[in-house]
Amino acid sequence: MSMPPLDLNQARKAVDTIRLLAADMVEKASSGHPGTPMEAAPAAYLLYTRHMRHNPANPDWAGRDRFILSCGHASALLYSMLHLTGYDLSLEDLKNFRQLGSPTAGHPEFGHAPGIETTTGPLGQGVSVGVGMAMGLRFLRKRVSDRLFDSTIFALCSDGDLMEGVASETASLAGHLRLGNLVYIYLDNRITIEGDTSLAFTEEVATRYLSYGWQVQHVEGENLQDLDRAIARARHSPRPSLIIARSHIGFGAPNKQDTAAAHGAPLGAEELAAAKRFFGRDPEQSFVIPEDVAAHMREAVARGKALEKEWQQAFEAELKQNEALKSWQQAANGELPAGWDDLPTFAAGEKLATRQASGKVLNALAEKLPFLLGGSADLGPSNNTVIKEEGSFTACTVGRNIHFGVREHAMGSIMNGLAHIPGLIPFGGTFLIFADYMRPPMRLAAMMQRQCI
Ligand SMILES: Cc1ncc(C[n+]2csc(CCOP(=O)(O)OP(=O)(O)O)c2C)c(N)n1
Repeated sequence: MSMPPLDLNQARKAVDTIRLLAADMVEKASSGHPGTPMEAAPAAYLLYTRHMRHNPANPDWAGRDRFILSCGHASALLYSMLHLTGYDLSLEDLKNFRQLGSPTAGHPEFGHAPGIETTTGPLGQGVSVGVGMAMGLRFLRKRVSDRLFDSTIFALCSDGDLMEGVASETASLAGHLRLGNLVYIYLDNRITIEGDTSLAFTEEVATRYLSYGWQVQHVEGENLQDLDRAIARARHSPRPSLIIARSHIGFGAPNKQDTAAAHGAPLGAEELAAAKRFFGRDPEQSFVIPEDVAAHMREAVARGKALEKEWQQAFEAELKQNEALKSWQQAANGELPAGWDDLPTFAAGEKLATRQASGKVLNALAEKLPFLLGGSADLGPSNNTVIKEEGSFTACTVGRNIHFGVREHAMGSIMNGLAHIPGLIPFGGTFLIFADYMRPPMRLAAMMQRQCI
């Protein structure tokens, strides 16, 4: 995709509109998180208008890039972006932020509004689910079509995301597998709910991610040009990328910027008015979208339509000669091949450990279902989760046996990510007692009705 040069005046005006729209939503709801959307608007703007391949008219297009708001509490940002770029989310929906029955829930809920790729809110989950999506797309790219599944997974994440253990588990595996289709922007604002991150988080995040095998870049979060270039560079990295954006929670709110007070409560009428003045806007008006900003942001609609059309043409052309693509299409439509349920049977009273029976069934299923993939948290031989006639999923190969390492929590989140990729059916096994370590993603899988075994 060729990109026009960044028009800084146009970009600034759009970014400030996004910030104030989100702050207005929180103010009207009398609850929510204004500071992080105000801070993250530059990154979201660049992703949605310049870097991401997406089609607002068809949020489920299989060839799209994915955007995950891992710090789900910043949901007002996501809803503002979806509205402005032409997804089916109205200004009225934004005004009903956090109201019962509204698609604009306090935290993004998968299936409640178009363009929400996964449910986030429990910190650490979004960035971890993204690793599963990246693995799933790598699998489809190598096994089905290099051209059709070369999507990138983008995420915005916060200090809390990177403090959570599951994020470390999955980042370690992502680096090991060299998942170059991951681009994460870390909002390094050094503020959490209790105050400064120096209270509990003083490690060198950059060094940690470098040691995992990630590409790491540093930028100033308000420097649109640098951020734009960093994203472009990250997209082309053969390794997963972390862009550390030194940014400022509540940017533009004169008394609350860079303080925990901007995190989880409305700015308050006076402070919000002062922020509007800071951005040269009328403090008396709310939910203002200047016409030129609206038109500029809506260009995403025509662009998305053209991108999907091009992809669809490539898809149709390939379908004629690519058997794997035909069977993926069937799987993505939720159809199972004939005879898939010709499974081993076990007589009542037969002496057989349940894990042995499970292994036999799994292998019988794997013969019929080419998009069934998974593994165990280092207990494959004990849990009988190994698909016998298959290789391993490694940095260089895409066998269907995934080695999660001794990382149960990561396994659960990665399975959710795999299950978000059309056609794939992920499985994971461990002993019941260790499954306690993966309860949060199991709960999320149930809430999102994802097909995980
Ligand atoms: C697993 C989990 N634990 C606790 C919370 C509650 N919580 C919401 S935001 C937050 C931390 C806020 O700090 P940060 O992640 O840096 O976000 P920012 O203040 O920059 O928006 C916490 C503890 C949560 N959402 N998820």
